[in-house]
Amino acid sequence: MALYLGLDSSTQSLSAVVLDITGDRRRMVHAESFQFDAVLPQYGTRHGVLPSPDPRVAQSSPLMWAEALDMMLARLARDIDVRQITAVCGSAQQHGSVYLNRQATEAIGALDASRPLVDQLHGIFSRSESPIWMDSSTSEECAEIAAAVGGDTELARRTGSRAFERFTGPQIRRFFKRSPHAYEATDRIHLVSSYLASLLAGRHASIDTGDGSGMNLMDLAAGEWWGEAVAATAPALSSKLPPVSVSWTLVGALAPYWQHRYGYPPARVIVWSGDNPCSLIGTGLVREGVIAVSMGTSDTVFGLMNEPRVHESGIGHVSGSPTGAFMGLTVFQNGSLARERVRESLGMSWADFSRALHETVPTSGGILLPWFEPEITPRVSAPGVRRFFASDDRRTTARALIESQQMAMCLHSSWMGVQVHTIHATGGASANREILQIMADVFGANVYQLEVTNSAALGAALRAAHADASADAHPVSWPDVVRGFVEPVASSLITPDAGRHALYDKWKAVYAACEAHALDGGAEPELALERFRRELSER
Ligand code: ADP
Ligand code: XUL
Repeated sequence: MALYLGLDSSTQSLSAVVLDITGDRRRMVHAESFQFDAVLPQYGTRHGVLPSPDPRVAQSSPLMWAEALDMMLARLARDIDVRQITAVCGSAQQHGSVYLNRQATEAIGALDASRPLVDQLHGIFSRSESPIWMDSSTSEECAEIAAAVGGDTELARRTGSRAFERFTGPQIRRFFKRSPHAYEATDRIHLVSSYLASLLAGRHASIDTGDGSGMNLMDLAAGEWWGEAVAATAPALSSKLPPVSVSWTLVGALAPYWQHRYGYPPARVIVWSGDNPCSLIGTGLVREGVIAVSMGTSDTVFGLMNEPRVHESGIGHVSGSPTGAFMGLTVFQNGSLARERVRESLGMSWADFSRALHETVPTSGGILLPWFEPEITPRVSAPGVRRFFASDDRRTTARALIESQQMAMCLHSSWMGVQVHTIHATGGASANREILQIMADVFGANVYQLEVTNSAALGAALRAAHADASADAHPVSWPDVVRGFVEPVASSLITPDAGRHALYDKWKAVYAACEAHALDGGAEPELALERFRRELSER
């Protein structure tokens, strides 16, 4: 029997998926997940993030991620026959960085199986907290890096993205500027993905081209560090970065710690990647055409691209895909957390929230810009919720939120140039069919639910199987790798309503006017509303 383990260290939780791929047998044999806040309350995170007086700062604890990894591998050893695990791969929240000192290499290479992992890691960090993707404190560093390499358009052309606050390069630069001594004491800078892979293998892992594209440091086409961006970010950085490698690289074998403490075999450890590249595989998007909308902590819209079509406006990101091709990605920070804030403010359960969506009619709630936190798309650094054209019926607030989020996703992902006819919906909120109906109506596309809600962990497990076969010189094609695990549930199909789609097509102009007005004081959105009403009455 060949078992493949996929892990996903997301913002709020750690998940595991175990696949049995033996001959013709292809089945998921185990899945489990736990929330950091609930099982590791001693770290004091809320939704996986450490409290901060500055709303732009978002950090988490690399020790907490390690302790969670240890807990998960202990649980798996209790629940399944881990001796059958052939290869392990992982996914992690993107952009977050981990700063290790000169003791780290030795410490992670000599982990003692008689002591808990976390007790052996206290002394290995040159910075105890890790900045994560929700951090938006580096606008100044973004401008400096972009200026040094010839501007944002050039940075996007070479790395796939203009400078973004949460990207690792600007974060590293801020650390270097604010804590030069701690920066100097840093021997290695890992991403969350490569840090966790290093703990599994007991040696430094490389960064794959998928997660490496989220740093503003990698030459996208070449799949290696771009010297100019590295030099523009911080001194001596090239000696602190792990190498970049293709996504099917073997890091090594599971370290003796895991073998002796929990009974794991020396299974192959595959280079980890970011959660979005892993989700691309876990949602079955191994060909260009279909897109996925993932509604987890953040909302993301992504799809495979055969060519790296970087948009000059720099609105989205192009990164490496685990298949060796490329992927387009647009990220909205105010996803599930905004939905939860609105739901809580209405005093509703998810069932009530869904009923409110069902019982209200399109456009009746006006527009709600849910910028509870700084927003990535469109760029909003000073958060603030904005409501336009609200009605007296409180239930329409739920509708205004969901419609506005879907219109933002539709408008701001059109740069990918993909004619969207089918959407694979994933992430926690994809369980909600009322939300998916609005998605179908806004995009004018068929929407399918996937059986697995954790597509990132599934994608990681599938990547483990792919890399294992490649290492044995029996490469398997990507459609064959994902076969049987990623097909959408046929009975879940939600089709767009033609009338509502036509309505939303016009309503999108009202949304866009509200957004422009909120962002830079563009024309009063009332004019757009009047035009919308006039067009409706002329129909
Ligand atoms: P992540 O992987 O980013 O931690 P998940 O993909 O697990 O997040 O999604 C978790 C989110 O799913 C929760 O924060 C919650 O808001 C949302 N969620 C769960 N059930 C529903 C539902 N029925 N309707 C809408 N959202 C839901
Ligand atoms: C991607 C991004 C988020 C995180 C969330 O650019 O910032 O989707 O990866 O885990």
